[in-house]
Amino acid sequence: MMVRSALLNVTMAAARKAARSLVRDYGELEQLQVSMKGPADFVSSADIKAEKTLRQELKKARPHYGFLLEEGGEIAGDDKSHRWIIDPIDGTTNFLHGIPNFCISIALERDGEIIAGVIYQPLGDEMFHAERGAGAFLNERRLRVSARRKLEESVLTTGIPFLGRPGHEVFLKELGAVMKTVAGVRRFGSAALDLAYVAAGRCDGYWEAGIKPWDIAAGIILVREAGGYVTDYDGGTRMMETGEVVASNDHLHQPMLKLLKTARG
Ligand code: LIP
Repeated sequence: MMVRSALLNVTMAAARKAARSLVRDYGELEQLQVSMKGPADFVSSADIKAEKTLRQELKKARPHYGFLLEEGGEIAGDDKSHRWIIDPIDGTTNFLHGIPNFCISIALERDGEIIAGVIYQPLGDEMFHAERGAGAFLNERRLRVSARRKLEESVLTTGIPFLGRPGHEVFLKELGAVMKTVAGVRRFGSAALDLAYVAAGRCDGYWEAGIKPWDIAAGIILVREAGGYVTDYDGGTRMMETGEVVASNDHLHQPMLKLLKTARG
């Protein structure tokens, strides 16, 4: 039986508690897909309900920490060093359409650095978790990023801009270059799970622009604790500010950065 820190235990417990209502709501969505009102309002209530549960549970455990919430915004705590960064449903569009690839993402930031992360995919009961210096895990199993050394043998995952999102032309340039170079491209619809899959070695790399801090905060520490690299498009560490992220292993990271930079021109 794996011994986990008290911090990870309370974070996982909060994720599991919020997931109970999410899974119930997801099940009801099947009926909503055909209702006149449509499921959009229903999903936003599911989002808000899950976020409320997470905030209540984490506040009980660490009363003075602050929050950065996808729905509730920035909430300062008395303890100015710590804040939770939370996406109650990452993969919202998947959830809305009954596509079974969504998760709860919770990160803890201390003085601007992510020190712990939990990504819970409730339908598959996959609890990805990591703490700084303690490794990355899927349930009880230790995670390592893939060992692939060549892009032509690699499967990469990404996010595709859509109606109302910027960056269509530049993404098409990136995709045009990547598809000629790799063994496959996937679009799963959840940045947090994309990063978790890189940490687990399921995908060899991930890139996306226009992403929010709560989409990637937990995935950043997962990939790094699994021996991988997460940077912004310039190879720096400003992902949370720029909304641009590249994640991979030590063999592929620089080739990915170079391929994408060249494609953008
Ligand atoms: C989603 C991200 C995904 C991105 C979507 C959306 P949400 O977050 O996880 O990678 O491509 O556009 O931003 O909105 O489901 O929390």
